[in-house]
Amino acid sequence: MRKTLTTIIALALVAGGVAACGNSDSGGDGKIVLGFSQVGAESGWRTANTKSIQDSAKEAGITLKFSDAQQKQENQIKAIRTFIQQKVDVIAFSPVVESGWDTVLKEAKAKKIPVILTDRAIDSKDTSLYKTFLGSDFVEEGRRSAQWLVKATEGSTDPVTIVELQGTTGSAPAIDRKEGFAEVIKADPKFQIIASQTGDFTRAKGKEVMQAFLKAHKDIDVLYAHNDDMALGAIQAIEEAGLKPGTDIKIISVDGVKDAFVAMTEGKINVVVECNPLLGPQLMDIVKKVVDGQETPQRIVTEEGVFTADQAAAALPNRKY
Ligand code: GYE
Repeated sequence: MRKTLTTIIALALVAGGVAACGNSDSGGDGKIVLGFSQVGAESGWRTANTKSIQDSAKEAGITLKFSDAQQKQENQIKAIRTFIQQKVDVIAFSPVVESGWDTVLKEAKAKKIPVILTDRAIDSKDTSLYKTFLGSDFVEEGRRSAQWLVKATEGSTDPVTIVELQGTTGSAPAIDRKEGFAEVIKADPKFQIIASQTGDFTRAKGKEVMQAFLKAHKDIDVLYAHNDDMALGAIQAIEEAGLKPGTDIKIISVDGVKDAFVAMTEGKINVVVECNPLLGPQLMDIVKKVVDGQETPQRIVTEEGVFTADQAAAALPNRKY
């Protein structure tokens, strides 16, 4: 089973145990203090991710200082600086974009505060600026999205016109999901991406950009949305244009939030490539290990699946986010 690897890593981390924290003046009660800078509240995925982190910190007895950056890098940099001033034991963050982190991470390193990346990666060459990166393989999610399309159109040489709703510009999931998808479809010239724009991972933007796509192009066969919220927004635009989402325009989405499963049971989304937001328990295990001075792998990948519309009704009751 694909879950095995994650389970083994998780168990190995749990085995790490907890030690007294280095910067005990930050909490005052002997508990580990974790400063966490979240991207924002842009999507259902993010809401589930935030809840997972808050719940598992509580469960692990870790004091969480939580900061919401509202999708702005400058807010994340400010939050990280505040955490450094507060002398938290560990800083974790989900970087809104990939670049521009070296300066602030060097400041954390100078103060000997370990940093953990969760969910999204950074493009820094200096990997000593963070202990580990816990998150999904977004390139693979892009490949899986395209592999479904390759299969669904197998045996036909008809052109397939695709519009793409990209995630936040400069973010790891937008860059990687685009790359993985492009890598797979380039094998067959029948696949044509006729429009590609950011919808910033939100429903409102997804709807707005899809409206523009529909105005500019009469011949859209497929929508590839980098997340469910944009797909759900786009569905509204498609319906308002008098078309049937899932039928007139096939829809491929990423994440696997409950609302997307509901849309799949209604035939409005054709396939969802899973991206697991429930990173909290693994993150807390890593935090404990790092505080304990134990080694952590540089990269911890979460395990995920792919769900097609015909599997949605059976899977829906078991969805945890
Ligand atoms: O897919 C999207 C969210 O970074 C994996 O961010 C995350 C992405 C997720 O806004 O819904």
